[in-house]
Amino acid sequence: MSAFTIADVYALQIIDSRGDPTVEVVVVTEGGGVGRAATPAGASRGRYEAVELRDGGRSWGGRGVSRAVENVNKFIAPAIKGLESNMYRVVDRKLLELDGTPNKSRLGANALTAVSLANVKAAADTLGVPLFQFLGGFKARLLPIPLMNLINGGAHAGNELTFQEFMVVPVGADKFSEALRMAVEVYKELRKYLKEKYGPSAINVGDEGGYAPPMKFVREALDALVNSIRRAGYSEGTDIYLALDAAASQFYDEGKNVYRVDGKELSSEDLLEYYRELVDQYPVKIIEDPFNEEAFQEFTKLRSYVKGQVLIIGDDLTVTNINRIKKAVSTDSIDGSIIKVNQVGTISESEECIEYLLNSGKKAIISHRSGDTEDNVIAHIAVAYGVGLIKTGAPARGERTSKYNELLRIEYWLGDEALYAGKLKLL
Ligand code: 2PG
Ligand code: MG
Repeated sequence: MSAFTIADVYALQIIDSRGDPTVEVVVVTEGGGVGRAATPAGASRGRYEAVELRDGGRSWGGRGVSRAVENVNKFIAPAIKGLESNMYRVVDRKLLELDGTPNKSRLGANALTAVSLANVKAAADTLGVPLFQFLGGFKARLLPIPLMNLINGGAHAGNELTFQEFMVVPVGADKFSEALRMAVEVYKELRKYLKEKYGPSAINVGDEGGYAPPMKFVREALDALVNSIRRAGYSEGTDIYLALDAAASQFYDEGKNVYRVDGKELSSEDLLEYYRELVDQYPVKIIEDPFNEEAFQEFTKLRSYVKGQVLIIGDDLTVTNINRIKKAVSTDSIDGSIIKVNQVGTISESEECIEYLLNSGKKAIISHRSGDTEDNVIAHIAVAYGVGLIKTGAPARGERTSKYNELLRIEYWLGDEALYAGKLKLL
């Protein structure tokens, strides 16, 4: 037994930012370290994500997670008590063994995620260091460029915008805190612009805190961002880039093999052409999930079209699954992948994906979910692995600001040692 030995583990049901139940886990070590973590939830989930266990039935509209909570309390807790929390790969392997399925359908990826994250937090607390140092070592000091989602569409908003996320990417800053200020200034200008142009209801916000204006066309959203960047006194394409998460599986009609974009039906070829025009007209630096989650070939084609000028990123395509990421890399389909711990279930598996991507010269973007909690763990994960990129919504709604504020604390805490990925031209 050591100070790191897991002494206690328990789970309870809490709610996420959409009011849906989710799993929270607390891990306590013999040395008095405490880790608490909660699992987020997606609305535009990839088909190949690990399984999220929901109770079904009438209460909570079927969204309860009491089975996942019970799985932690009855099966997982007794099995991991006595293990060393700092040997987190061993703990995670035990979780995979207990579950025994390839997609975590027995115990639930929502149960596993909270346990795995609470465990590393407890280990860090036992050691008396912040989580980013426990996972990344004392060399970890790179603050990520935020991909800030200022306009919400798709499955995250009650409007007609086809694409899910319209983001600003403030690269032209010396520090993370300056980059955050720049993006917030654009967010404020955008609010004025939308109100003037679309009326007061246009400033209502969507699931990730970005505005959800009554727009019909993707170009309207891009024009709004470019205008707001200028009004805030910045230059688009140098100070601030744009990024898109098309989340194309959401507007793909599998039966007809067409994409419904801006009220029109487009073939894969048409959509490719559409992207080509968009990136010619706007300073778009990143496109996530431009085609549906099976379309490795179309991703590859788009990549060869844009020739590195735009980064093509997988999310529903790659689902933080090492096999799918390897396939996407070997078929030249991506420049990088989104990383969401709950798509796979454990921090060790996520770490394996991050390391593989970085070693292959690709990007790893650490991401929240559209249904999230005040848990700020992704801020630490982004700094720990030095990935230089994070996606965590608008500077609004507590579950989004909790991540930004933690990054501000980390930058403050690191002082002059902190580096900003934007300044290092990592994009
Ligand atoms: C995405 C995410 C987060 P969701 O598609 O990238 O922005 O959305 O959590 O709904 O899958
Ligand atoms: Mg996505």
